[in-house]
Amino acid sequence: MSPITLHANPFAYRFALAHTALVIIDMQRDFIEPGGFGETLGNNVSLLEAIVPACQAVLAAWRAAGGLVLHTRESHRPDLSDCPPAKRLRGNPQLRIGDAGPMGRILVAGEPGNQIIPALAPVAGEIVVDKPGKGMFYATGLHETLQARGITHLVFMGVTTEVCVQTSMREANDRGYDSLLLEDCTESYFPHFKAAALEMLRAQGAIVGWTAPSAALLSALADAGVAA
Ligand code: C5J
Repeated sequence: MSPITLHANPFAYRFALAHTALVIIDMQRDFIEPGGFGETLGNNVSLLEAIVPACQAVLAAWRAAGGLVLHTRESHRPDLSDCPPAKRLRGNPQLRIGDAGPMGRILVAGEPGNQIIPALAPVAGEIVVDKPGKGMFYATGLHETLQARGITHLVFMGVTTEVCVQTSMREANDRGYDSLLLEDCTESYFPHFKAAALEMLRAQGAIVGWTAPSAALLSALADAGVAA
């Protein structure tokens, strides 16, 4: 199949579907639903919930095209041996990582709040990575997994833009991947942080990567005849 090109910022993004993964960062109940980690830190989680329909549309098109899908969860072991005190001790002192929250222990693997929201739940054959850090490559072995599958390009969605999404894109950049972030499929609790992150990522000739509206990807997939 020939490469697919779409209108993106700061210039066109070109990828081969067979060598590209759709990456969905941390669309977990803990960040998006009331009562989770995000809200306990004092954030308005409804801002994040608003991107779910756009993410669903891209996920459906990507699945229809037969592309690889990768989901991440910010997640710690129940004994918190992978959560440095420096991380655990920051934030809201009333409710820290590992404490009992309304949806189970905050950011702990297996707890209800740690699951991906039902609207974007993984299906059989998709990769799910539990990551103890903000970046998806730290302590996950993910680079080796992607290399073994011949992945060179990553299309990102998810939350939050300036934390786990941006960190993962920067890690990806240093490992040689060409990354695209879908502008309306990512969000922050702080809209000005999202705007700044998008600008930083694509500055200086795509120093970290590209950004584009999801409509540009959807029409490129449709034009290529791989998704409706
Ligand atoms: C945060 C994330 N914001 N997934 N995690 O703590 O961005």
